[in-house]
Amino acid sequence: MEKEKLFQEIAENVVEMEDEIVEELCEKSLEMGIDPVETINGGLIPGMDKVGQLYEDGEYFLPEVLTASFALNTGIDVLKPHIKQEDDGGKIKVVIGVVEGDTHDIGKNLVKIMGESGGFQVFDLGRDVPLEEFVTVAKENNVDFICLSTLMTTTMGGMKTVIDMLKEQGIRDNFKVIIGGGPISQKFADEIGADAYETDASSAVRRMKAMKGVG
Ligand code: B12
Repeated sequence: MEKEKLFQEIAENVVEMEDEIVEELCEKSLEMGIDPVETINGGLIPGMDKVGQLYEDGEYFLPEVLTASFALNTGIDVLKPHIKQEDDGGKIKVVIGVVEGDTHDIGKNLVKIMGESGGFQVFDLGRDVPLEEFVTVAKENNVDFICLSTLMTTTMGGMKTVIDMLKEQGIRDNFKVIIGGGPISQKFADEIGADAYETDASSAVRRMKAMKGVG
């Protein structure tokens, strides 16, 4: 089977919520020697994008979205151990989480996976994270980056609150703040004074390395 055809089938089976088929197809991608990151970006994520469209069109409801995200995560579980592990992360330390009020964590988990495979030390706070926890954990571990994720417009403001907390404590310059997620834009990043915005997990990791002058 060709790579593009395989990616298309993976995407379709995420949409169809067929977790066992997604699992088999992801195993097949590994047998074919395809880079697992390519399979995530070319098959699994486009499948979830389509699910998002169907939800917006009123054809899918939350149970379908949830089951589809389970299928996507099944695929990630198969691929994750095979992602090439680099050790040139230059001991970059990051704290990452989804801001308070938001439980969407698929994208955040991808940034975490890509960061770890890039050799970073990642402190994952999970989802719906109380905002002060980002600051506390960043200080405790003297991290380089605070990575904030959100998929909802209603919780975007939490990102600004984290930056304001850093300013109030006089430690804004100790950390770089990098933000991402569906509703986030460069414009919003500029408005709240974040150091960087990226659209996807691979770019986020490249950007952090570039900002630290590594790799
Ligand atoms: C899957 C999904 C769910 C799943 C979440 C499962 C999970 N564990 O994450 C479930 C079914 C649970 C769910 C629930 C809800 N959802 Co929902 N959901 C989605 C959906 C369809 C896909 C999101 C997704 O995972 N995409 C795939 C991942 C890979 O993409 P991503 O997260 O954007 O991440 C990429 C980049 O953004 C970037 N990135 C992400 N984080 C970061 C961080 C940094 C630092 C950087 C640099 C980059 C980065 O890298 C990733 C890729 O490489 C979206 C629709 C959409 N179009 O996005 C709606 C969507 C986000 N949901 C929405 C809503 C409203 C809800 C609910 C409130 C619904 C309800 N009435 O209960 C609840 C949320 C409750 C809560 N308080 O959190 C709305 C938000 C609308 C808005 N304007 O705010 C959306 C946009 C759907 C819609 N059009 O209405 N949802």
